[in-house]
Amino acid sequence: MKTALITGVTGQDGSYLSEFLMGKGYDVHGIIRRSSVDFRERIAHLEGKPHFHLHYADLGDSMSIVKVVDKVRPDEIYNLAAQSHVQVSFDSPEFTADVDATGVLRVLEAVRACHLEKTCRIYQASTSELYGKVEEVPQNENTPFHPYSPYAVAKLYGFWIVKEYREAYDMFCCSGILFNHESERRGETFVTRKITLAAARISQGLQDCLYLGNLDSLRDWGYAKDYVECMWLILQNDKPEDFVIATGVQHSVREFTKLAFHHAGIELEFEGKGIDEKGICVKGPDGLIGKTLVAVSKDFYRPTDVVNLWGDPTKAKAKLGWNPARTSFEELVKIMVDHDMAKVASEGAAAKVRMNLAEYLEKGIVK
Ligand code: NAP
Ligand code: G4F
Repeated sequence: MKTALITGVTGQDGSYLSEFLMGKGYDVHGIIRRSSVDFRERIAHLEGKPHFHLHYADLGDSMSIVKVVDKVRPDEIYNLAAQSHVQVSFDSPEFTADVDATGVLRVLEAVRACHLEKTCRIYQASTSELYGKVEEVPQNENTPFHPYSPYAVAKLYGFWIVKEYREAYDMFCCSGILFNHESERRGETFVTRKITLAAARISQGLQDCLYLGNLDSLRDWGYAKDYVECMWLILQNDKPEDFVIATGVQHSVREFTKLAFHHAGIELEFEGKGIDEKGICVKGPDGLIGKTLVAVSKDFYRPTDVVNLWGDPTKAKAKLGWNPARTSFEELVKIMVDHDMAKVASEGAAAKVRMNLAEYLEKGIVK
């Protein structure tokens, strides 16, 4: 039986990857941070299962990582832990650098300190944010990087240190350059989940209006459940290589919004430009017709924004046999809205409290 160690196991990808690897017969070990609340929503259904184990460690604390790596002695490490929110990286650039840049180095050094560099394969969660202020479209493994946020700059260090250890120490370590991937487990302050939750709340009378930032921003959105398979495939390859993982299809934040509201039973028409743009209800429940349900707020603009991400997954298709078209954009939006319609219906008024908190967090009002 193979043993895998996952950092970031409580996150969106960590939870799906745990399920995927357990389905493949792996013994799965996850790293969790000490926190004042002991509720881990995304992995609650896995806790207590015979091949799922949790260990306390923190990517900011080298010794804690060395101890876990030495105890578990994994065949594969998936380094998914990160401060993963781009906007937050402008507010907490030093913390982001410590976890997303130096944290990667700590994982690599832990493997060397435990003398596992010849047996343990390492996957690094890299990102399309490295292309940042894009220099070509679509982006592939040869496209120049131009990071455009503190998050992306930190992740660029992670990418290069993985490459360096591969060449300097002949380690099997690789980066998956993953484009945005979403799901019903996505954090509530990322734009897709913010939209699907708002569409559900507005249609159920629990929210008046959704405030967003740049509606023109373009993303290549895939389904997280499909993407975790690629992380595993990258480590099963004959040689260590980096791969772009994307759908090859691009949509704007505005398109995502229109489709999400459509699935919630509301048709929107957008009018105006920039900060004055509004999404108005033209069809839907009686009380909503003619109302502005989506508006733009400067609070959600970024000092520098990445606006044109579009991935080319040709290499992953050819070398890993990965099918990027498993879940379409339309299906993804529907999965998320259906989930959030049911969630909001069951949470009722509590959903409104969560909405306010998520909005305050994103605006930086609650630190
Ligand atoms: P996520 O839901 O935000 O999960 C992040 C995970 O990292 C959580 O488990 C979090 O633990 C953990 N973490 C944060 N700081 C830590 C620290 N100091 N020590 C240990 N653990 C720490 O992110 P995701 O969407 O699953 O993404 C997974 C990885 O892929 C991240 O590295 C992200 O940057 C990268 N990525 C994501 C996407 C995407 O579209 N989702 C695309 C490209 C790359 P807590 O639960 O304790 O906070
Ligand atoms: O959903 P987002 O916050 O995701 P972003 O910045 O693309 O980052 C995510 O994907 C990266 C892969 O490319 C990962 F590396 C990273 O960890 C994370 O998972 O924002 C998407 C776009 C941005 O252009 C943003 O400016 O949506 C725009 N946007 C417009 N209004 C908004 C909002 N983003 C957020 N979060 N909230 C808004 O109200």
